Amino acid sequence: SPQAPWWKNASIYQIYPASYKDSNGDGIGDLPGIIGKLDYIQSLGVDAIWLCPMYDSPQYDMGYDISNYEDVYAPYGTVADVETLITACHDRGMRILLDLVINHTSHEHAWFKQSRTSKDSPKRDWYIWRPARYENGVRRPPNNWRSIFGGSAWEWDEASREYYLHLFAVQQPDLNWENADTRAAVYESAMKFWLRKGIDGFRVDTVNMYSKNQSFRDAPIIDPQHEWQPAWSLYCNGPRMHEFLREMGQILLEYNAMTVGELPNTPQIADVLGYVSAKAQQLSMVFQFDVVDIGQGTDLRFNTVPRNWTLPDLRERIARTQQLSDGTADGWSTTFLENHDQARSISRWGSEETPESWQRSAKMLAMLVASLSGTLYVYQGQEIGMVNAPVEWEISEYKDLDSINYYDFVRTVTKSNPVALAKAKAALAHLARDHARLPMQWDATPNAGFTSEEAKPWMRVHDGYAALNVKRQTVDSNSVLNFWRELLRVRRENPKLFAQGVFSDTDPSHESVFVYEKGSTDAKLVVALNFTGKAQSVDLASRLSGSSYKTLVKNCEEEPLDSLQAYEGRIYRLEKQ
Ligand code: TEU
Ligand code: CA
Repeated sequence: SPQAPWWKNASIYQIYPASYKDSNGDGIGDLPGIIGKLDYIQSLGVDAIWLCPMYDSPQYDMGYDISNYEDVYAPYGTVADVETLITACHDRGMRILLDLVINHTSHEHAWFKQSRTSKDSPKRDWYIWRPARYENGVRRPPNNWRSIFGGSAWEWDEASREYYLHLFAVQQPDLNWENADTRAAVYESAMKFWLRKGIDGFRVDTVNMYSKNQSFRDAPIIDPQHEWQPAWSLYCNGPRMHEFLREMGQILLEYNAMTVGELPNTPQIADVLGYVSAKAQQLSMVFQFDVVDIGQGTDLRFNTVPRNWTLPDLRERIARTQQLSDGTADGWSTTFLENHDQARSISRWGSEETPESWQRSAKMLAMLVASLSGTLYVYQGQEIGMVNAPVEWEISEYKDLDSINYYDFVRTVTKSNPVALAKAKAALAHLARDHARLPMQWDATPNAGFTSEEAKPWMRVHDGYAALNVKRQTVDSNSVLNFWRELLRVRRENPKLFAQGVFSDTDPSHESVFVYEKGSTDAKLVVALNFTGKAQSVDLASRLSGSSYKTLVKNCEEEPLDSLQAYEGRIYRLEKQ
């Protein structure tokens, strides 16, 4: 049988270049900074890194708006720096993935600049242009689709007198994948240019949005209070999606590159399998959003309140997504709780109340995500238990256009109603993407060692860095950092149980303690996690009796089989009789 691919049992560390490590004191993280931290990254025990976009970009959306696929954003470094990084990873036996952002480009990409010159431009059809529709003589966008960052998904171009589609920001026009020349140019420029340099694969941004429903009809009205409607059903998982990915798959195969596709709005397992089944040969795995979407508004993402979730809801989402990688389906997926678009997991599902509850819950959540099946992704700072920005921070500290647009939207529609604005701020303090983008906390020196002491970091450093940083946790054998190292080692040593075990939730309706099993042919794991800040009684004795077992990982000293302390977690390994 062919050798199992390297990525199945792998742990992958995600790096956000702007916020990792600044090497030259301009307040912006950069490639030399990352290269200088590779020994640290290797010491975690990860197999690969995924680097968020480092391409040339005007940075309206932190590099997800690319103006040149074949160049690097100057403050991050040069193409030569990326080559150095690739070699340095490979020298350490690690692999490297780049971000592939090809649903849209920046409005400053040469293709779009040409496309917008006139209706007759040879590149006109590389983007999605449509005439206005007029209602009572008033110019209106072609349909009612809402942009993912708010407002209409269409922008009027006065010079060429048509609207272009942008599912994300105005500065991120969508490419027209219906055009074969466009696709060929994307493959050449965005993919092959970097594959030839020896990268090992891609994280594929918004992988299910390239094929839009070509009717461009109005989306059904699901949010009657607002003008523009969420239109997922008309631009996600469209009719030619699989055809496009099969085409792309040929190139990936040629370079033996793996892919992890970002797959929002796809709750049906059968639909997910269309992308990741071994038969389909399209993507190696995907990021499903079921778990991280918990507690978010259905109409407006931030239209929600903190702690708007229950444990039964969370475990149902986990059970649903675990099916993909636990051997019961012909497919593969991922396990993750954080990335650059998500608030910090401890602030969402754990506790920051006291140093003890913070540390305990950081380890408990680490046990959760690392014991699940699928390829494991760890986001920078997660390994030291970084948390959301303090709730007291002013709105002006938030830099993400998604947060800013949302707050401005609330301000406009409520005419600055103070109650509504306070609610919007609380929602952002809980869920904004900014929380993942605070500078990495390396040590207790001013600016947390992220940049030089005199510099002004592009985003404010968390006030708690003196207590919560890499240096301090390195020398503390009980730290979250050293716990992660141990956990990743145990996961690597037990691939059949951790990365590939068959998940079963034995008590799906339990509100406070999450106990589940991960099975294989000769052994199983019993994982017990207390999601509350109080001691809870459990019956572990009956689950462990009759087999020989040992504790693989735990976050408390004592191990009574009838109770768990606040945020306690344990992972047992049981041999089959
Ligand atoms: O995200 C796409 C996506 O669908 C969401 O995760 C989105 O960021 C979120 O719902 C917005 O509220 C990807 C990138 O991960 C993200 O950083 C980019 O902003 C986006 O694509 C556009 O390229
Ligand atoms: Ca820098």
